[in-house]
Amino acid sequence: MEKKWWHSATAYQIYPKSYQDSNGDGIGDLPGVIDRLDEVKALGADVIWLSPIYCSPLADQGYDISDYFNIDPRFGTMEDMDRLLAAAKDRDLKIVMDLVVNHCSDEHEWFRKACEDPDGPYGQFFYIRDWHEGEPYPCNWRSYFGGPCWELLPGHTDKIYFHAFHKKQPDLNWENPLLRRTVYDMINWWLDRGVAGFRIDAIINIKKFLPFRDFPADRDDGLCSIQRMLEKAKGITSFLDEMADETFRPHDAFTVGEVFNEKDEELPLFIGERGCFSSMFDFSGTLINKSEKGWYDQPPVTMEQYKEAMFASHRRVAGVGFLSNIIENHDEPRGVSFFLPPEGRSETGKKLLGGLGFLLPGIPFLYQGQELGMENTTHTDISEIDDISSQDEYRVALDAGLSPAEALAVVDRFSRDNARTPYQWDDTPNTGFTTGKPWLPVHPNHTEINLAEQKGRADSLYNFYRALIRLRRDPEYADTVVYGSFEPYLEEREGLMAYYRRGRRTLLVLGNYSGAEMTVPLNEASKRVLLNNLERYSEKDGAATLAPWQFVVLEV
Ligand code: TEU
Ligand code: CA
Repeated sequence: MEKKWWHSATAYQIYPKSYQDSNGDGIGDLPGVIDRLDEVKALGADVIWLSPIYCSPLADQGYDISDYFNIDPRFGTMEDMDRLLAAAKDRDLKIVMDLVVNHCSDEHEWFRKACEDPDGPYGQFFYIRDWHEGEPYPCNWRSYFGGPCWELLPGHTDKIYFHAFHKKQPDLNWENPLLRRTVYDMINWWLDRGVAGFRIDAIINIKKFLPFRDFPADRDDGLCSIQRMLEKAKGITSFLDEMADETFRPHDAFTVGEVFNEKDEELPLFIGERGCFSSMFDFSGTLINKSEKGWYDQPPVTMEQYKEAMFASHRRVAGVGFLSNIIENHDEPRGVSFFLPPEGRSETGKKLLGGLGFLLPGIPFLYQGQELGMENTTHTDISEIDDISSQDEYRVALDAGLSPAEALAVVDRFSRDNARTPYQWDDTPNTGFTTGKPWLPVHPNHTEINLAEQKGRADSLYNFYRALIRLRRDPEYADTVVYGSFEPYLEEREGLMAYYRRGRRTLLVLGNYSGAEMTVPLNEASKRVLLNNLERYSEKDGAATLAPWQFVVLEV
């Protein structure tokens, strides 16, 4: 496979609304990001994925775009964006924007014009259908944020439009060549401005299974999961390939698809040598135990399941292409709260989880605060939660018979707001995030978990992540960490996740999450210990003894 600069990159996701506020309005912004660029650099990342900062009513926190060519005033101005691109360039950092083109906002000019004249050219930008009160909708698919995918077209009583997500996010009609051309021109406009590429939002949804039709209902609401249509929809890669040819390939842009439920045979089409993306996220960890009934039906995840999921996905893509590896993002609970059992949520356990994920083949994506071990937050009332997905899942849990307290506990475990609390810079009351009132309350544990404290402590989680990134960049080991083969070791051994990375050097990665001391036979004596989350490491007579939650990287 041809080598590309992004193969060896480490990416850092910034959720601008919660990263750094520069003007005291309680909302993070682009000048705030610029002020903190040196922090990203100090961590060692090379790529920043910026969650959306385009004009938006923020119904879904910017994933509902009303103008693709401007910056929302709450986040700054186009001058700020250009300053950010320049400041990043000065530091050898690349900026990757969020590309949200499955849908736009209902406040976008295209949608307004479609409402004014549904039979005109902008009507064709969306999925608009005739409908009369009392009739069934064209299909019974449930939108991701609850309720049917259909909504009355504003200003009309006999027309409806399709939305896979919130009703404020009307889906764009990719079957229309003019819409596609318009999207490609917008992408090129940004690439020409200096962005290095895109993380591509919800892209799997652009191909609809048409004509719209019902599938068997799977809940009492009479609706069915939209997954049913995704399983049936064929031919998405012809759209993606065209988009890549018209935009990404001529610019040699770095792209990461947010792809769910891909079919095995599609993998090479997505991320193979001639694939339409540079990479795609591996969601096999965050999807563990997901239930189609809703969050309330999802049992806690075990590390054993995490191991199985990681091994399966990396076997599946071996020789095909690069996955992008995450333990969390802005849509997920905090990785340390999700994957680690309560007794493993110490800094030692967090290092183990971080290290095991980081050294897998693929491109590591860290989410802001992951390097500090930021944790899920708690709420006393559903009204404290902003996230629309959590509001829906709360209702789903109540409908299933849970008490309000139980439903709130479910939301606490899975809410997307867990990842959206302000970045914990220091131990001051607003944790250095804002001088005003933060748009989401800061996590009370910021007095213990914060960057200022961890920067000053050599054995902190933050410094451990820095060491992981250093190893990935180290000329002696980079080739092995980036391009080396992946080979699970002692896979059946419960409580242990172990794998080899073999390239110019051979690394053995070991993590003991059994909760007890463990002896691990080795095929060969280690030459050196490259990383260790504890001070000691003992090896004798061809076996390593690992303390509870110990993580080591051995060169063998
Ligand atoms: O997410 C797409 C998606 O299908 C899910 O992650 C979904 O949002 C989640 O399961 C609901 O709990 C992307 C963005 O990452 C997300 O923030 C947006 O809300 C969504 O698209 C719509 O743009
Ligand atoms: Ca602000």
